[in-house]
Amino acid sequence: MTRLREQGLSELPADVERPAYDRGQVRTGVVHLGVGAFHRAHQAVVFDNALRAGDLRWGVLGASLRSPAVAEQLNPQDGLYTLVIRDGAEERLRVIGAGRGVLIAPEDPAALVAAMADAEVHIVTLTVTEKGYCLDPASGALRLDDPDIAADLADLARPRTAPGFIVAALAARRAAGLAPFTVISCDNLPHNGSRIRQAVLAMAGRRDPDLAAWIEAHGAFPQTMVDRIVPATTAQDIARLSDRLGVEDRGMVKAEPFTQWVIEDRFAGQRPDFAALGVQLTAAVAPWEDAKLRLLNGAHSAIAYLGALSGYEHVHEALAVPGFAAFVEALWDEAQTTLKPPPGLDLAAYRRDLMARFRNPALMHRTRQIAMDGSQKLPQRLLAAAAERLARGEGVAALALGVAAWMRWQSGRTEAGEAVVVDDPLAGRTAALLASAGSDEARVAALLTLDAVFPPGLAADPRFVAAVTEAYLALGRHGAVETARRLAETAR
Ligand code: CS2
Repeated sequence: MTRLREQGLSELPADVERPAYDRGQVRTGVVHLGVGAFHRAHQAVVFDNALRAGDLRWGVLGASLRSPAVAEQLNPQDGLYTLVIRDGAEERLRVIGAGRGVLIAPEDPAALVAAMADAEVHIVTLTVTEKGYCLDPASGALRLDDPDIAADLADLARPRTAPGFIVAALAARRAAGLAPFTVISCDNLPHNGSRIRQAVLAMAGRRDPDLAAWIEAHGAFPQTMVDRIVPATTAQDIARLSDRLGVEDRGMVKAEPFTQWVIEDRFAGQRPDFAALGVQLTAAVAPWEDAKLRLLNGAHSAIAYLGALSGYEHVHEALAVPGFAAFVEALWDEAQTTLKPPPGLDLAAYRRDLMARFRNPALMHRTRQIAMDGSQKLPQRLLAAAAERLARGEGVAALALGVAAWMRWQSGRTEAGEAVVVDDPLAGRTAALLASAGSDEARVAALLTLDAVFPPGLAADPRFVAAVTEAYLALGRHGAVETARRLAETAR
């Protein structure tokens, strides 16, 4: 089957939305690092909306920092792909035209640096996942022991990491007398802008203190909150869409209707009229981040481990189990007391909407996908709220069950005994720690020594240790469904 291409756009079925602007006139104003499904269903749509509104500065050149897979999906399609919005039985198709192709960074790192240093580029967005920041998750310091960071510190002619590319490109812009671009982190990390700024300044400072001072004075790294549920595309999704379109689209992404982007109003130079495009600009992103990370992502991670352990493949299936749904409410009751709701956010309505979003049966969001990289996710999703509640003398039973479920998942087995791959940068360490322990209590204690995940004060708090140990034992005795049900019943 032929691939989706610019020249075939007019032959697509009439109900498929497509770019009406002249793609030949679009310029590249944005470089995006890490062109995964989330970027394609979130930021790229906003830039596509800018193009539709007639501001042709905002085409997006993508870059993959690792694999050539995305370039192979998008480059033979002139950068085009379909956004499939699924809501229950309803489906809406829209071809996104903002993409200007994808560079594979490891194949030609200098080409990516040069592209980022182009005078027309004003924004660098990134979705490189939590681990892509090369920061210690608990302390937030740049991981100098990371081999790629060490390589970038030694030589920036061929950068490997996101901070490395940004530093190299900013150095080139400074040398050319250009202003810095605005760096917009779109990963689910608290204070994501400060984190990438910290990584960039740490690296720049070690190489050239004048460059670091220039970045500090003129650069901008706004904080952001990003939200849209975008499950990984499956071969079946592609086959189904190809049938609909009459051409094959290997770059498609599927997503829920909901989308939200909150950006701190701090830019180094030109940007689209974000406010007109539905993006919320604010001085204070933190309350939005905390609400989203602790309610949406916290529940997502907890239900991912509980669901995956007990054999539920998808989020909506797990949440059809009354005990799991009740547990999520109990988890939210705990997390909610740590939040300062942002102006205009009604937490009760937010929770209701979240539950409905999780239950969207058309998304087929796999629990195992969300279970990935738990060591990088736990601190902001569950542990921060637990620490704050304990500091105020409040209980943490539900948060602790989420943590204990993560611990059980590290064993690499489901409750039915099926072997599973623990996809996590710390999987080797957690496996070794579990193997070194002779009892369930000792296994919990061993995992709590991971100071990249558990802040020492929390790991040493007897109330936290007791709650996690109790939940871990209960999971072994009763299984995830029954443990969650009992917890929710006691919490009520
Ligand atoms: C999910 C997120 O995979 C995960 O860890 O929790 O990708 C989640 O779907 C998004 O943050 C929703 O905005």
